[in-house]
Amino acid sequence: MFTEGQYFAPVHAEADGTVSVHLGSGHPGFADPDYRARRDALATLASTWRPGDPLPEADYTDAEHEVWRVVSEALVAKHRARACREFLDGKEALNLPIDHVPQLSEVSGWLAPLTGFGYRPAAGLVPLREFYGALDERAFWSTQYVRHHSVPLYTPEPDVLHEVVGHGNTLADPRFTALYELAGQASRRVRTPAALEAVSRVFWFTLEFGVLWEDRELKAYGAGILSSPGEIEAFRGVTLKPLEIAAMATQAYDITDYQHVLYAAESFSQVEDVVGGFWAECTDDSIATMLADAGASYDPA
Ligand code: TIH
Ligand code: FE2
Repeated sequence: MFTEGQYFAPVHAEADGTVSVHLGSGHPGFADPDYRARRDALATLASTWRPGDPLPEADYTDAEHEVWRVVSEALVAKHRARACREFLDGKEALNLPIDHVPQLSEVSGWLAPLTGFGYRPAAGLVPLREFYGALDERAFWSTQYVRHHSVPLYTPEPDVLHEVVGHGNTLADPRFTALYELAGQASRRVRTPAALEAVSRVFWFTLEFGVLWEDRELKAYGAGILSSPGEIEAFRGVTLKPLEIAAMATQAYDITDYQHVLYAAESFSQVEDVVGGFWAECTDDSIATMLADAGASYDPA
């Protein structure tokens, strides 16, 4: 397992306009100079983009296309067995390539007529306000790099497979995108860091790691489960709790490992009612009250 500091890669802009990505010693690409050069090049590419520009095209290598193919192929049968119906609807509509990494510009072009969503290129971790705020404009900040070839089944670091296979297939379905947009609206309505954190944690346990019951079978609808051929085999064995906003908003989680606690909805409609309803109406005050009632300390800083 990796600690967050070891794994998550901060980016630094150099004076000459290039961007370098810091990989810690626990990162699977740490001792791989080709991978490190690749990460720097893709971070630099993303950092040059400005709103209104065409999306930058990454010149993916055969090795990167191969990682995409290995993961995408592994997920075909796993999605059929473990993904919820709405995800499979989106997947059918989007019809992503299996054998090569598509460009963010292409995927955005395919999403446009389906839901109006499109991607923006991220050089590194995007601040919460920017990430969620963009959802309100039907824009999704996305990394472009591919996970290291030594960890195809699970990476704690979001990569283009996660953003496009995990999120993209959901961004192709209007029932999902209505939820993304509500999360975006909620993020713009709340002002305090504690309230934004609550909005974000609910997002984590739903659109990232949500599971739901469908015909008495537990299915995944969260993009983080659905982009990991490893975790998609493991989620049915974890501790399940009922879908409850205050519980999700105060639940701690480890971003570097499989999730040990998940919140199971009774149906996709329940996600729309409970989670969509929360994001549609939450305010700094309502969240402060909810956290106080839940016994969580509230720091309005
Ligand atoms: N663990 C996911 C995967 O292997 O595809 C990626 C991430 C999901 C959420 C955060 S990182
Ligand atoms: Fe994600």
